[in-house]
Amino acid sequence: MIQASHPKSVDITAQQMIFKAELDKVETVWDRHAAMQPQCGFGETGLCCRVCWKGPCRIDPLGNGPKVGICGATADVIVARNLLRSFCVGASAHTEHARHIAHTLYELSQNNAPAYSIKDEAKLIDVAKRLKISTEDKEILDIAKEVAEVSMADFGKHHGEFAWLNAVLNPLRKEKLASLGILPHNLDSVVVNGLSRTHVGSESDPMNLLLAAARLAAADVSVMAMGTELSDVLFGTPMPSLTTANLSVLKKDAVNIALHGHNPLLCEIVCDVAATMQEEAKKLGAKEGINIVGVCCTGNEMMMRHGVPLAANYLSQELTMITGAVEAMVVDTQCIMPAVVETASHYHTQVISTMDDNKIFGATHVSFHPESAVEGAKQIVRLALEAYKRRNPDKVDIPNHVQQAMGGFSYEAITAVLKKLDNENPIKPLIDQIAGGNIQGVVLFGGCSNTKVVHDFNYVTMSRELIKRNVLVLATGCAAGALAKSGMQTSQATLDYAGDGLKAVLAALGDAAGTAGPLPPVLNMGSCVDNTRAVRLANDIAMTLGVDLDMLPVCVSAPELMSEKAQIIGTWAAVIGLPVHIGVVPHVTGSSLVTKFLTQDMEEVLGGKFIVELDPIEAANKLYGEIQKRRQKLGI
Ligand code: CUV
Repeated sequence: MIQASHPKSVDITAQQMIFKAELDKVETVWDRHAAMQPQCGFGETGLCCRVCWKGPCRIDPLGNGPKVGICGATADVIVARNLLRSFCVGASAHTEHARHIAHTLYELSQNNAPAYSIKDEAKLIDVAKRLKISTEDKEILDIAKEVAEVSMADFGKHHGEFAWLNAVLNPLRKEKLASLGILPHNLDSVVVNGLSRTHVGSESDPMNLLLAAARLAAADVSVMAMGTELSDVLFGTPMPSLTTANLSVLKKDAVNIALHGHNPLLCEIVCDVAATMQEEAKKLGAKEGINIVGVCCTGNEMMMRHGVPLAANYLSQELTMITGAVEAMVVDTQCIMPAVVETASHYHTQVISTMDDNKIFGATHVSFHPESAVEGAKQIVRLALEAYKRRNPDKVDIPNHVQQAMGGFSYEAITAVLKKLDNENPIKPLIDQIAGGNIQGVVLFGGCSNTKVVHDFNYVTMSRELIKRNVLVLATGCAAGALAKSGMQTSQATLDYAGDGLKAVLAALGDAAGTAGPLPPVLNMGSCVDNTRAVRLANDIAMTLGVDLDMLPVCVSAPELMSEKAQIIGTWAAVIGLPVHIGVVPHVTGSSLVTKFLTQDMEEVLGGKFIVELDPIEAANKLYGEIQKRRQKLGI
């Protein structure tokens, strides 16, 4: 196994701030990880059941302890039930995200959300067509209303078409899922159904619980597509742009506002409002005005659409404040460590929560609503300006390793470049390069960062290893953040790391796109919600070839995942037919049935499966092997 250069992170700006945290005597996520060792073996294997208050029960996987819970639930049942529960939470998080966006689109169509507008009318019309809504002779706001209504109806639909499922699954995959009886009919009740099956004394057939998980995953991919596509309508479809990434993006002479979380509804407006308040910051002595930076998937959203610099992904969120230069950490929802409040207390940073159903204990709460978004954003920026007055210059130390990164590779951006090569059939040049072998295959990196893995290490190591072998890499979420911070989203990375075939393709695409050099070998597709951008591209390739996704030399890797959202994203990727690598041992090993289903049997029924491999080089080898198997099946 190859070793990382640092025990905690390979992001050099993070390394510096981990060191400063020690000097400042501020605890970080790595300290808490160390204090937690050894972690509970029952939890790690999925064998702890807390479903009812007769428990907790735990199964002894090795010794002579109990083999069933007090109710008689076996290891297989407990593990499958725990897994399904986690997936329900992950799907719920995506559902609430998409619901929020759809609802705002609706309010906008009713003139109730004055801060928002339709930023991409062409996308709205494209979405409407894919949802089978006629657009002829209709006003744009009427189309928006119908799109929002059809979307919102998907949440609770009990009969009729599941519109977003139809928009994201190709017909062959839909048929396959229908034949297995796992085609979901809506979003909300699939989650409720999943949860109800895990109640004490309910389902005790582990296989049927796993099928419920697969059905839930198919619903999840649909709701994620809704979230992304409606965000594009409201905020614009991303197009390539250059920006910078890592902690060096913070500025000594600016009021720094870090926007963290997931929901673009908030960050878009804060960006707009901050732009109008630059002078106020300068009056306070901040020569460079207000500097907005992103953290986690909010960061990805802003980087994709506006080229806003990305400061950190999940594990380095606390480190933004260790610089001593963050005035406000503004959060919405998901992946916000409760610890940010404690970190902030060592500096002058104001942590501001914004969602009434996502309050952060110890933070200042500014209730953010679409109807009054501008006022809310102004209040937030004012709190940051106030905090600037309290900044202690002696505590400020900002790393200075500015790293360029190119983001903005939406489905539309990629197809626009391909259209320059073949206007009639843009997907053909891509297929030709795959068939000819200049592109051996595609790996989509997604998922989080996790203290069980050296921060960003697996992403950097695996992507370099794959690119060298002419595999095109796509990235979302904290994977995209890691690969931005490490310089893998630059033309230089193509020159430095890509194999000859891939290098030639990226050079031709760079020419077509009009970029200064070749396109980067890692195309940043956005936040973790945006994974369906890649599905759309894969479906285009598959449909052109007349095959399903289980035939394509396309894999997914989440080598540092942790969240329940990432768990279900990995699962839907396998359910739609793709091999999915994970670099962290999932909490299922207490059940041989569940483990075998996820890593083997699933492939026979669905074409996709999980590959668990902790060594990044070995993982890259295995994914390359999967790509080669699939190339052979296709006869290329
Ligand atoms: Ni939604 S889910 S840690 S921020 S990717 Fe990052 Fe991405 Fe995982 Fe969270």
